Amino acid sequence: MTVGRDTLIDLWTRMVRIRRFEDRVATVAANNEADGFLHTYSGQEAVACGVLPPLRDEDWFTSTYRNHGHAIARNIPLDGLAGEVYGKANGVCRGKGGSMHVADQDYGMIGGMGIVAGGLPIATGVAYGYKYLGKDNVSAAFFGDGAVHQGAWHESLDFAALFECPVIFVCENNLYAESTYIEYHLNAESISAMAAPYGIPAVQVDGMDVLAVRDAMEEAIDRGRSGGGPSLIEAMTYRYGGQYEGDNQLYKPAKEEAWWREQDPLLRFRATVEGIIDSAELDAIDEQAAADVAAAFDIAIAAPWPDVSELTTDVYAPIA
Ligand SMILES: Cc1ncc(C[n+]2csc(CCOP(=O)(O)OP(=O)(O)O)c2C)c(N)n1
Ligand SMILES: [Mg+2]
Repeated sequence: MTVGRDTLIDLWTRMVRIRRFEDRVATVAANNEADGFLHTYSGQEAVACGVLPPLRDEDWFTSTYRNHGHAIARNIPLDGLAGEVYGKANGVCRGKGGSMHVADQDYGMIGGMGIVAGGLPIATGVAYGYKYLGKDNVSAAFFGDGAVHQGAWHESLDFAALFECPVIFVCENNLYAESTYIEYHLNAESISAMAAPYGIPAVQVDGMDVLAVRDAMEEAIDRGRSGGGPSLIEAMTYRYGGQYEGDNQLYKPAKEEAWWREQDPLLRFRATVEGIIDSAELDAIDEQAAADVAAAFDIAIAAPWPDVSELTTDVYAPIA
């Protein structure tokens, strides 16, 4: 294995922090504790944790409304994220983003997007900027399988390829766009195949295997930094929750769900590191993650609501 023990521990830590955070979000939703829709990331942890750690802190990325996992994989503090789930003043956007629009420029996360495919043009523009300024940074854009039907998706790939922008398009193909199964919404043989007409190198990877995602990401990063332009990664994954918390998920066949539960990225990781990391050590990290999540939610619950005087703060750019 080319990845060292410390990196493996780090990847596990990020993945279990996501899972435990989303376990708690599911409870928050079930108890109707927060306003608005909550979209959990459980099942997709290996994608965020394969994609984000190999980036540099200064490499910016865009996200979707299913963005808690991306924020946690980027080490955005859990209390600030929990605050955003409730819309509290301690949130990373001071409560104005909400669960769907988590953004923290200090962490290079330039936003979760409620608009499907909304992040691709932005990440492409960022990459164009890096190239224009002669920087060797890369940007990344997460999107779901449902995003490929948006014009903005095609415009972004076309522009990025034409101008050789160092952007990495990361598809989290979880087989569903809301309740619509991929075979009902996609005619192409795969999403990675859709990059070919634009001349963009693309791979389809096992999105339940964090190391497979990481390998694909490292290759894409090398391409972007060395002037090779954009790349696309299609990570095959599955969301264990609904489109949103409270979705009854009647559209998911039980057998399909059971198969993907066997591919749980946490279980797959445990199998991969067997003999390298003791399972008691992994359990202890998981328990610590649950404790950290509980403490973060305590902080968020105790935090005040944003003051009305802040209504327009950080909403409009100041005019110089
Ligand atoms: C432009 C736009 N059209 C429609 C919607 C409504 N909508 C919200 S989520 C969703 C499905 C997206 O599925 P996918 O991209 O696969 O992401 P996933 O939820 O599976 O992560 C749709 C159509 C939207 N948010 N934005
Ligand atoms: Mg989807």
